[in-house]
Amino acid sequence: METTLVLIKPSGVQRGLIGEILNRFERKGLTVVGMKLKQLDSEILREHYAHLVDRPFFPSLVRSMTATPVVCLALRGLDAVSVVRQMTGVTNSRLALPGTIRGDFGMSGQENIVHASDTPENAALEVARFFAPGEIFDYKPCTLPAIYNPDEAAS
Ligand code: FUP
Repeated sequence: METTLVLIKPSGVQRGLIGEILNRFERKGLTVVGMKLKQLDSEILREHYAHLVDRPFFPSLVRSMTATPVVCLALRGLDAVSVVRQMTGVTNSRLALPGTIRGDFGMSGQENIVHASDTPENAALEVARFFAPGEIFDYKPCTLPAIYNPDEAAS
C-alpha cells in the first residue's frame, strides 16, 4: 500500500470544499491515515515547491498558499499516488476533466483547490514534510475486504 499527501489549499478551504473533497477520497476507498489544519509559511513552501522557486509567479503562489491554513491529508491505498493524482486532474483547472476535483470545482491554474504528490518518492518526502511520525496512524478499516481482494489487500 502507498501513502500519499494531499493539501486542500486555501482556495478549497475558502470555497467551503473541505467536506466535499474528503468525501470523494473516502468514497473511493482510500484510508485517511493523517489529517490536520496547518498554516504554511514561505520556508516550508520554498522546500515544497523547490522546483518553482525561481519562477516569476512564485511570490504569488506563496501569497495564495498562505492565505488561510491548509488541510493536510495522508491517504493510504493500493497505488494511492496515481489514483489520487487522477482524481485531482491536471494543474490548470480550466483544462482538468469533469469528474476530477480541479475539473469540477476550479477555474484557475493557481487557485486549483488541491495539491497531490506526483510520485511515490515525492509522496514519502511530502508526508514526512507535513506530518510528524506520531501523526500518521496505522490501522486497517473493517471495510478493507469489501474494497480489495485478498491479494490486493496483502500488497
Ligand atoms: P501540480 O503538481 O499539478 O500541483 O503542479 P506544479 O507542481 O507544476 O505546480 C504547483 C503549483 O504552482 C500549482 F498548483 C499552481 C502553481 N502554478 C502557478 O501558479 N503558475 C504556473 O504557471 C504553474 C503552476
